[in-house]
Amino acid sequence: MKTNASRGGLVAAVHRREDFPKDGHPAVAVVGRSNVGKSSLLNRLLGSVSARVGKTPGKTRGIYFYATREGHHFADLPGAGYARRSREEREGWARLADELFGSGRVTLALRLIDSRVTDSAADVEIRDYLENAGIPSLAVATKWDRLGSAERVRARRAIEAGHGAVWPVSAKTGEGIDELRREIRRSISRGEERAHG
Ligand SMILES: Nc1nc2c(ncn2[C@@H]2O[C@H](COP(=O)(O)OP(=O)(O)OP(=O)(O)O)[C@@H](O)[C@H]2O)c(=O)[nH]1
Ligand SMILES: [Mg+2]
Repeated sequence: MKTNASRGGLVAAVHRREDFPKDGHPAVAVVGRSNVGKSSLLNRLLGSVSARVGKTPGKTRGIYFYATREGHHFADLPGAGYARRSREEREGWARLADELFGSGRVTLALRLIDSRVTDSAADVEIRDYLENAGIPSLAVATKWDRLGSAERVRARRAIEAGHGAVWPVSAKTGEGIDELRREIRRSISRGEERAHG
């Protein structure tokens, strides 16, 4: 398989389980409902325009792995449970996600929550799914630039009630990105400490 270890480089586009990268790098998975801003956030975190972003939901198809300078990969996933896909496609996606989260390669997941939709049952399902799979995760509130200051207070409280500590970010303005990056680094090293005793 062709690899590209430079910053933001696409390492693998996975449509079948045979396509998963075999290089053993730990991965940080970006998950959430369709259109929540996964690919946009990823581009910000990578510091490059690598992942495809779309106005219409369902832009990302398959799981895309990107390399970082820190030695881990980011995995960009399609929107979880995207309803307008065919049943086979959704089942294929669920199988691929099970494969990814069952592989032991994902050391951390970012659970993206739209800051204007703070009571989504799908977001709770994703939280429970990752918990059951034993994957540590961080709740990230997206599109924070769209909220005024009073709305921010309300949104933060509402998300924290269902999801615990939350990192608000804007892929548009860059707000919150450095803080999230630091927390990702902390979470990865905590995970490594656990793994090595
Ligand atoms: N204002 C604002 N818009 C955003 C932000 N992040 C993403 N968007 C917009 O939201 C839409 C969806 O963004 P994507 O990054 O493609 O979302 P996705 O979760 O990857 O979507 P799928 O791949 O379809 O699941 C695009 O129109 C983005 O420009 C943000 O922080 N602020
Ligand atoms: Mg996407």
